[in-house]
Amino acid sequence: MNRTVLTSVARAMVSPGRGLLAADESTGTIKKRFDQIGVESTEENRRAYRELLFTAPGLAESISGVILYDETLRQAARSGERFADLLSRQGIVPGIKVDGGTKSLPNFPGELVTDGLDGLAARLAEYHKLGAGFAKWRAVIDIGAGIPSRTCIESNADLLARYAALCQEAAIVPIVEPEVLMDGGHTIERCEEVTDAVLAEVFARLAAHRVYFEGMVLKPNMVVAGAKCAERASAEQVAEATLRCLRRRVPAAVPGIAFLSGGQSEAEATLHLDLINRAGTQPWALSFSYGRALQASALTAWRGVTANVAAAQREFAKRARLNGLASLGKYEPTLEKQAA
Ligand code: 5MM
Repeated sequence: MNRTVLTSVARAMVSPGRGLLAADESTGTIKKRFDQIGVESTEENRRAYRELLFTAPGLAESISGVILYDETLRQAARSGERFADLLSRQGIVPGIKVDGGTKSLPNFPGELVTDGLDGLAARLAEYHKLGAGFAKWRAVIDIGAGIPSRTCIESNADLLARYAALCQEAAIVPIVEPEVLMDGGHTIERCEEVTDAVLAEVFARLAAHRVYFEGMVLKPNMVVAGAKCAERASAEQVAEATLRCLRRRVPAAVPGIAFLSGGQSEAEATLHLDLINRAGTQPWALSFSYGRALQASALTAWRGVTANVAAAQREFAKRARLNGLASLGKYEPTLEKQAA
């Protein structure tokens, strides 16, 4: 394991004022996104959309790394330059989603476990050659009546740890993403309880598998009330509960925490990140690794029309810039009104 490389890539991924773009939508997920804007999900449309994102002017000021899907890592810009090279040239680390998606956990109705360890070592070696500096594996934990079970939490945590150990052996920084879903009617207190239990188990398994904490990045959910919960939590409560959870469970050796947005609106995800960063100095950098909350406005502005590319890039660059400010605790909601 090359600890020097792992440490330096992990630190670059959470360098001050920057964060990650999650552009690793699998074929099924990108189709859903394209369906919403009436664009057919062909390989060329997916390539063109990713080129729009990766060539947005000024991107490197607020984006430190991009999570790619297998297909995208093998694609190139119209100029012929491979996306991985195009990103690296801008000082942006290319990364790769390596999990194989979720499957039902047998004997535990309604619960999921993430697939993808089979052949992972060989895939990581290839991804490294293709230019990936980091990888991502997402575990999904749902909250509902009687769930999550201990078995679900333990199985997913162990898989995350085994994935992380394999990544580090391949000189690839693992993003460890245990996502507690915000679907459902649970309260913020219940989300905190579950997130706490999940993070405790994840870090216990990471330690048991001797994962090098300095060479990883955690990608957790924020602690929020379920989308269908009538009792809404304030942004301040979200920031407080999220930090309380992280401070109890995440070792100080981890260089950075890059949140997922999980279905929050763009402005909500930015505001929450900002308040989290205004709460004072923490042992780790607190940044973003958003998918939907970085791309929603850009997708709507684009709609698959070439003439809209520049406007979509402006929307995307604005969102990235506001999140970059939020990662420093310097965002103001009034900035939302400024033109893209
Ligand atoms: C961009 O979406 C990622 C891939 O999702 P699928 O495997 O379902 O296609 C996803 O893992 C993403 O990285 C995280 O969920 C964060 O994205 P959000 O939209 O929650 O910020």
